[in-house]
Amino acid sequence: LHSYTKYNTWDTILSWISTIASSNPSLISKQEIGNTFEGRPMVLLKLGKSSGTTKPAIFLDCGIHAREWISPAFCQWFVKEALDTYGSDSQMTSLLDQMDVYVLPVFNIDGYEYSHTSNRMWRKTRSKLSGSSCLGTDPNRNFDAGWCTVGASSNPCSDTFCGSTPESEIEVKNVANFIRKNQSSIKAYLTVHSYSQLLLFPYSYSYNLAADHSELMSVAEGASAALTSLYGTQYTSGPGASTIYLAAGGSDDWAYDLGVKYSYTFELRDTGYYGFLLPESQIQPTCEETMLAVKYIAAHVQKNL
Ligand code: 0X9
Ligand code: ZN
Ligand code: ZN
Repeated sequence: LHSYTKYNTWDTILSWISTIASSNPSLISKQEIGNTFEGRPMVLLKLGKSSGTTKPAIFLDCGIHAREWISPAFCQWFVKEALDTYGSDSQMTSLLDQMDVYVLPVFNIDGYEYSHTSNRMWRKTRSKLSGSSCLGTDPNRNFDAGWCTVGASSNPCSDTFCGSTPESEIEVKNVANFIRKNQSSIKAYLTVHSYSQLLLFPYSYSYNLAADHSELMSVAEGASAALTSLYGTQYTSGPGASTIYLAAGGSDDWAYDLGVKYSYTFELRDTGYYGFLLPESQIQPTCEETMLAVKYIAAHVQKNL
């Protein structure tokens, strides 16, 4: 049974996707962008008032890393809030009137499922590589952005294995293909992880500052302040390399170098007390505060269309 305040399994999320997509056809639709390594459908939700023309869009994904369960919970929450507040909240109404928001509720579905059934601390995909008995690649080391140069491992048994080639993971290829295909309309790329309470932006594969560093930093600081305003949760903003660590092959750096200027990685609650095992009682407050940050970024993107 689906609940926004529980960590739902993939089967439950998949049926929720179908129910919610058919509930409000004028605001939400679903499409498959491919299958995972184990054959599960990667379903993408498109939120936005239908307009007949191609609207500028924001791409939001959750669950790149299997064990970061608060992340898919946030994507589900975002979809609920968007549908519930369209027509009453002026910002959400304006956002969905002007833009589309693509939401990928779970990126690494095979890993997410494995973290529910076999190993709660699983991080990677579940792909098999000939010549190794270890399974899985870190999807956030598998994008074609300084691939495997730093902060990633070429050992298939490592939790940060970069894969055999960039986009060797079918999940990464499916998402990258979708974003490339819709490159001209996608204005922002938001990806949700946990934990550490950070709002990161490029670069992580190098200490070089992004060309848009000042704007990315001021938007991150505004978004973090909006988040903090609800319950006082403290966030740190900055480029990945200097704020968390150097790590190449991430989706944020890849999207930015493709030309998606507003590219952000959220690291949600907490700072390590529960870590990945964040209690379900924190889903609602975490999602509510994160909504404020996402809406702050979206408002800035809209203002700069
Ligand atoms: O290491 C990661 O992939 C992210 N942290 S996590 O604890 N969720 O694994 C941070 C990603 C920051 N961005 C890049 N490294 N590109
Ligand atoms: Zn992560
Ligand atoms: Zn709410």
